[in-house]
Amino acid sequence: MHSITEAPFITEITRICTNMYSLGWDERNAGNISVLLDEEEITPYLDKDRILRTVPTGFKVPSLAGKYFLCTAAGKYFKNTQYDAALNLGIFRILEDGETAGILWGYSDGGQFTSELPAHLMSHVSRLSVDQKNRVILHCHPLNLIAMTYVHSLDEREFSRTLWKMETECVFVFPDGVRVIPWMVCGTNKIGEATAEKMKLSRIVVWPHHGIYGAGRSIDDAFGLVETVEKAAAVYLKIAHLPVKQTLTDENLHMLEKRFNVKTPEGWLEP
Ligand code: 2HA
Ligand code: ZN
Repeated sequence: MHSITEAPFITEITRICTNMYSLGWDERNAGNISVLLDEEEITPYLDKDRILRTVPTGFKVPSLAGKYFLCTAAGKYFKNTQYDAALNLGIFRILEDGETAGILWGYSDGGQFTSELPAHLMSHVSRLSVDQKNRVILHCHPLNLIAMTYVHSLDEREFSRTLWKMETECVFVFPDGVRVIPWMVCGTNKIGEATAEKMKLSRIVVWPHHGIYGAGRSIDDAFGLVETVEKAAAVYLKIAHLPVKQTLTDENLHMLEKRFNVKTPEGWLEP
């Protein structure tokens, strides 16, 4: 059996936690990441039948029974993951009942997965329903995006149109636009359900005055999405108070759609 700390998925999530902390997106215990793992990925490192303990998730997701997840721990700091992966991360399988996590590794102080597990697992179900290759759900608190939710309309069409016009590649990176839920108390099944509903339509969901959810086929994929949205939000905040002399037009965005063979939601590129 190889040491799990050498597993590529542990190295990768650890690096991204450090990176996201350095970007200022994950102060204190902010942020959480979950990665759907294949059984073949974990068996070189773990005995899949050796469940260390079980923890109720507090909600039922029958379609995820038998699936393995790598997930950041509740209350832990992203900046510390690099120093103690087994404390700050964990791996579990959703057991046959669809509502209990069988912990196989990590959460070494007796802790458990993120308090945002409902939003994560329900979002995995949503994304898998539209993309079988989706593996990652990632949440964080990017500065500019949060700031933007105070001064820009939260209408998701308007929010997406503004972001697309802040940098030429945006419409290619996230042609589905961003979806926005109303402000809600975090860590609840309710916000999980609202997020997951939006995840059927887009890989990015904005939580006003809180942060963002990104989904992807890999950690890089989900991270790159959030990175692009955050950059666009930063440009917006740099110019929002200035007289704009020119901008990307709807016609320009249509040209990009054609060039990159992507499709924005119907009617979102009309004035
Ligand atoms: O886990 O970011 O939304 C800390 C959070 C909660
Ligand atoms: Zn958060």
